[in-house]
Amino acid sequence: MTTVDDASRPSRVAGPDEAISAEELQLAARNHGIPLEALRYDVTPAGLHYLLIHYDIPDVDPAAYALSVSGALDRPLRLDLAALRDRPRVTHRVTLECAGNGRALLRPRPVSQPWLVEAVGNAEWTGTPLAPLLREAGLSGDAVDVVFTGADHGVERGVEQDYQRALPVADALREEVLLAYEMNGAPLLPQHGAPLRLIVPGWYGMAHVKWLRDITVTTEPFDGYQNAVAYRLRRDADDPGVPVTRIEPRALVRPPGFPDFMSRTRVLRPGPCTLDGRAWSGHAPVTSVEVTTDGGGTWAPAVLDEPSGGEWAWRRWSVTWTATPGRYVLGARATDASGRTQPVEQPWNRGGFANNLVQRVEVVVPAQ
Ligand SMILES: Nc1nc2c(c(=O)[nH]1)N[C@H]1C(S)=C(S)[C@@H](COP(=O)(O)O)O[C@H]1N2
Ligand SMILES: [Mo]
Repeated sequence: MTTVDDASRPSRVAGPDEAISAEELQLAARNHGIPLEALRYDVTPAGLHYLLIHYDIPDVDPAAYALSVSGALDRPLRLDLAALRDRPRVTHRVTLECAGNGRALLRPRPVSQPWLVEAVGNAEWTGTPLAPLLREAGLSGDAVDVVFTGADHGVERGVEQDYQRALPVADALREEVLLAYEMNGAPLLPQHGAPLRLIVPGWYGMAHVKWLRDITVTTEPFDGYQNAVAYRLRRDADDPGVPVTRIEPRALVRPPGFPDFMSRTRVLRPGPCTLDGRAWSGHAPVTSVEVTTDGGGTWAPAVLDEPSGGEWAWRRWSVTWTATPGRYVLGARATDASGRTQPVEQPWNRGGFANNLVQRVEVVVPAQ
């Protein structure tokens, strides 16, 4: 186990035949994914939304809570929950995805939270927009970064820290960025950041700081651990890499039929059926989804439903298929308006981030 004095422990890539360890299992048991059948819901019920918590869920007393806003601005603020709730109120439906989604499918496997494809959810977040608050506080013209600090504390590769992430000031001022106090119309649950979290539509999960207690505007680039060390796309340990930011396009299949208990291979009766799922991208709206039943050999276009819930929410897609006896590997591929799509080769990087390789859903259609 990592200890505070074990300061040099690097992130690790598993050996060629190295199985998932008890440490990875321990993380996976704490940080659950969405059960893929829950792709049926437009809005993911709170308890079925994925979870990622680096340290412990902190004990924050909502009655004593106040958000501090300070740094490079004229009028530092302290806002309790009542003051935050008195401000303009907005709801956005937002697809949240962990940057590590797909990590455990990479070869070789970067050792960390071992997600397959299930680190995603699409919830309604209600709160107050951040930009007007920063402007009212007299944001300085030479502001560079806005640093968001959570109330949770831990140690990561030997570095003791509060969970902290910065956004460049231009990104923090985008009108869709929210200080959210409700999820799906109810106060935030402890595991999702109660009483207040940041929501940065379009960005991978690490930017959406939970248990938010402090906002500090800086005039120098922030070089904290989660920005400068952790969430970077690197080829190798010496590569400074580039920051992980927006969500790459992805489509997932809602698993058809019923599962085998151990393998979760799907069993589907022969005959006509509808295959469907969800597609999203944090760069630009999804413009098309294609579906394969032969593991990527051939592709057929899917029908995209009208967007439901605004530009930051996933979209349903569907296609009709006549299942005949045999074995199949289903998958779907999303393309967005920026031209980004899902690769056929794994996009490997040392941290195992942004792996949007097409999903493989094994299906058996038995003879009647
Ligand atoms: N304070 C704090 N915020 C955090 C985290 C954390 O560990 N601490 N995890 C981040 C990561 S990596 C992800 S993917 C999302 C997950 O949000 P959710 O658990 O509500 O789905 O929260 C982000 N915000
Ligand atoms: Mo994450």
